[in-house]
Amino acid sequence: MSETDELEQRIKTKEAKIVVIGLGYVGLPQAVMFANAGFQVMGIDICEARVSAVNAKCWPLDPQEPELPAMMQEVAHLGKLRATSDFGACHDADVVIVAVPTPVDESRQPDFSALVDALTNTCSYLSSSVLIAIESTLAPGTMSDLAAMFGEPSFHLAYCPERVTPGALAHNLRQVPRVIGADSEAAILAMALYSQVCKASLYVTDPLSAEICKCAENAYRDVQLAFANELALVCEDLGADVWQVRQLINTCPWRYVLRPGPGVGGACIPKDPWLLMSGLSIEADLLTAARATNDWMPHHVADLTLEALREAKALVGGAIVVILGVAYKENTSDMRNSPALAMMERLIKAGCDVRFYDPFVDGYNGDLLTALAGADAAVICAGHDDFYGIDWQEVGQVMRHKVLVDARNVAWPAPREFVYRGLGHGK
Ligand code: SAJ
Repeated sequence: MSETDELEQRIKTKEAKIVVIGLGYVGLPQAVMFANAGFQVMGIDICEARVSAVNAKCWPLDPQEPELPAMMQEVAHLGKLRATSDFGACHDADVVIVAVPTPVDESRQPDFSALVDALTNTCSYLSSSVLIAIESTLAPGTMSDLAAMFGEPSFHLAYCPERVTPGALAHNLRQVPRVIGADSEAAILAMALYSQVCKASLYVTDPLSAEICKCAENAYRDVQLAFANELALVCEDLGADVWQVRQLINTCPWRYVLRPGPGVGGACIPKDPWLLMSGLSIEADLLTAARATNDWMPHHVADLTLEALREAKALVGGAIVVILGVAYKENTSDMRNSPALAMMERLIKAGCDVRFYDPFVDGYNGDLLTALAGADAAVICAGHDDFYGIDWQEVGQVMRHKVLVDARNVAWPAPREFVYRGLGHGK
């Protein structure tokens, strides 16, 4: 039996030892799911606090996440999952899954330093035939570069991009089809591995197609979001209600317009179009324009706020503006690339005193009425469930000026006595 056949056998019988590099939103759920499937899993992270949390069986990500906190406690209790910051733990690995951040830098170029460091540290310990499965989102052509840098004969490199969304991580890993970008033997090994957790279809292709697929599926969503946002701007300009127009469009069975919003946050959508474009020799005008539209939205909502403050005869300089929802989207504590941050900057530049309130984010939660006492404007930036039940008449009594800017159509129809601006609601 060849080394590769033996490795495939060990994967199928779950005797293979799995090491997961990077215990974040992608790596930790994957580590827990493989441990839960019966594998011995060692997680490696450079953040000691993350390592300690996992070994203390304390779920370090969003506490709202279903299934995984309890599952992690169980597999850690059974000794199937441990964590360390020592890459030496890779010495007896059969499978290495790499799930470290692959951001873009200020000039929107890929910054793969964490990925190269992880692979450099890992490969120095690896011995026999090993499958290295990369889950981090890659710019097209990266796997070819990595093969040249790390593709020892006994290493089998596969690209298996993650398709997880916070709030449904376990379900995604079990039920969402996955793409595997790998050549022959690595593809067979990756299929054997991921079929132990993923019960949906696994689609094998070449690494380049898989890299383009992952970046493009998020770039596609970015364009869809830009369309919804530009439609909101069009409706404001024409004096229409985008939420009604959107609803009417979506009565067409083969159309679905996403919801307009104050911008596009999160770790994936704002970044992946730039990864897709990073190696191009042509201009991808549509993708660039979509990014510009989505990045404009927080500024547009800030301008709506300034306009409403003036209408309410509130002094903009020193106006207290409370942004409701600093998380990047509804019902999560995740603030990564939140549109609220760009909105805050624009309002501060205009002289406002900007504060945050978010029931999901430590440091910004507490009592809503206290948070809004004396405020001149409230701006709804995330569509948290809690915000749909706000009693605006009660809130209005504690505010200094009754200005409400609604970027998520949460408080429509406009509460009485308020100067209201709703994204996509033309005057
Ligand atoms: N947003 C809107 N209107 C919408 C939907 C989203 O303004 O109708 C905003 C959100 O508020 C947020 C941003 O867009 O600021 C991104 O939200 P998202 O729903 O796309 O969620 P993400 O960032 O968690 O994206 C992930 C992606 N998953 C992966 O990269 C594996 C994306 O591919 C998924 O489509 C998305 O989850 C999802 O569908 O939940």
